Amino acid sequence: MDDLNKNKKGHLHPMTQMINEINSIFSDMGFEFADGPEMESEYYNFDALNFEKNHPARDMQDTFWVKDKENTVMRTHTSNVQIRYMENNKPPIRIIVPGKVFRNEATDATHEAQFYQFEGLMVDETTTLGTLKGVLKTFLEKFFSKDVEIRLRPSYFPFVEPGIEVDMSCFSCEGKGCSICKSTGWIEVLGAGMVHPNVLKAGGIDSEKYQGFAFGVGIDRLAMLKYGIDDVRLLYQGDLRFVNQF
Ligand code: 2NM
Repeated sequence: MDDLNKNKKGHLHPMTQMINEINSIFSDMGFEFADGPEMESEYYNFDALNFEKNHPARDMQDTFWVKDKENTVMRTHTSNVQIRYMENNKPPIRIIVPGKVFRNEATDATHEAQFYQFEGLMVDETTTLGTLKGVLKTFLEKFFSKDVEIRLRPSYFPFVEPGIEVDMSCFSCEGKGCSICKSTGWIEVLGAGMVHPNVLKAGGIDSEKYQGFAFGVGIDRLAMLKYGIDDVRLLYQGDLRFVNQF
């Protein structure tokens, strides 16, 4: 054995470390881990999530349709798991769903065809956007080891109403302006919203009695922000010169 590798035991990949850390932070807030299939029916990936039949996300250009299998896709988000979970569990619900997702698009420094996302879902009788704001602020402060402010902007996603985009105050310059926040003081971190009544219904939940929030975050993007990684592809190449820095 050569001297350099002596006593080296190996370690978890940075992506795995990150997923473990995310699970642990949400577990402290009462969220349970859930998972489900990566190859999914069109129903659980799109229909049950209130995507219209002719929604552009269903196009071959955006979604990997599985060859020789009818109505089957590689999931484009982990929301299929939320529907399956709602079908099998009654509120109150608090789950966190990290996992691999797939998009049929060209790859570059900020896009991969396969990447990691985590989504969260909370449903009970009194869950509001205020609850969401508190949960996300707590998560981001623990994840970046820093006090942060949160800003919500209106947005659109088929599975929520209203939909919002969440910005956090820049953890690097604290609002003074730097290259990470492009001198705006704010960083766009995730999408979220109040779960659409049609989605609750698809999960077998009474939308008159219950309400909830959901959100989705790219884990790759969080990793790049936290560690200053400038090319997402580094996370998937298994190059030890990269991996051993974590
Ligand atoms: C996002 C943005 C907004 C989302 C919705 C759901 C479900 F299944 F509960 F309806 N899960 N995740 C969601 C909402 C995801 O990602 C940018």
